[in-house]
Amino acid sequence: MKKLCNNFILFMMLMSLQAQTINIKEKLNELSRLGLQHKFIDETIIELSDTITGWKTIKTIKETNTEAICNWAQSKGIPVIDFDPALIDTNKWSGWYDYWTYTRVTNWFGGIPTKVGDFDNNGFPEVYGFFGYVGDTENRVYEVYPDGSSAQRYIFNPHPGGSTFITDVDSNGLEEIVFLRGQNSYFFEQTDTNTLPTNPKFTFLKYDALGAYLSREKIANMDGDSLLDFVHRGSDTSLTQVYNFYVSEYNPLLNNFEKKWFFAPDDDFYDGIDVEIMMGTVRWNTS
Ligand SMILES: [Ca+2]
Ligand SMILES: [Ca+2]
Ligand SMILES: [Ca+2]
Ligand SMILES: [Ca+2]
Repeated sequence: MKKLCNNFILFMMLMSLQAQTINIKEKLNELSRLGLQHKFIDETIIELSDTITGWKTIKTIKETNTEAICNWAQSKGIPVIDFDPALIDTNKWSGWYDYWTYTRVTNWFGGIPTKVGDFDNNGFPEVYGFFGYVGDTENRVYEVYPDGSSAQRYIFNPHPGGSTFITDVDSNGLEEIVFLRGQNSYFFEQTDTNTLPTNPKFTFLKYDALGAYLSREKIANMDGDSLLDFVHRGSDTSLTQVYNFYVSEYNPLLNNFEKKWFFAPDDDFYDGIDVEIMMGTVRWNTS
């Protein structure tokens, strides 16, 4: 009986090892699809690298056993709580996500999440933003699928920066993706309602002679007319020599925004503004 039991444990260990190997292989295939290269340094250590950005890291895939973790925790005075994952009530998170995954697209800066939209109406959302982190990077569009995989759909070149809005600024039924980079906001529009927004529509210069800083911005209808308004930080050194807080409005004749109103705060604000629009009034926090 004891031998049978030992054989059973050995069988379970082999099954577990096989499952782990398949899982690691799947993960490595997924990383390859995303453009990452890998190399086994030994059986349990993998080097991951990206030849485009020069990024490199070394990871271990060796699982630490429970006893070693408990001993380590005890030596540090960290309490160990034993729980059964199957007994955790996950109902409160139910419906939050249909699925989750990751893509190698970011906005670099905190507080301004990447924009996600299904511009081409094929049922799969695309993520818009920077790709890569080192040097003069690119903007890429990745589409995400329910099995967790993703595929590159487009590269914006030269890159127009972090994604800030999805809007239809001229109300023509074609949506635009808006990027923020340096002193400008870049607007790209769809060709039709089943295409990605790859056509440059216009570039809005928010700062003239002063360098840009990161700030949160808003596009909203502020005064109830049919023309969208843009609340942003900016400068116009023909008027003032400091950074101003602006409301600009879309002008169809210019096919661009036009600065309509500004406010010069008493103290200059370097890190930008955080804007909240409430019932047509603006509340902002400078930081
Ligand atoms: Ca899509
Ligand atoms: Ca439009
Ligand atoms: Ca107006
Ligand atoms: Ca307006």
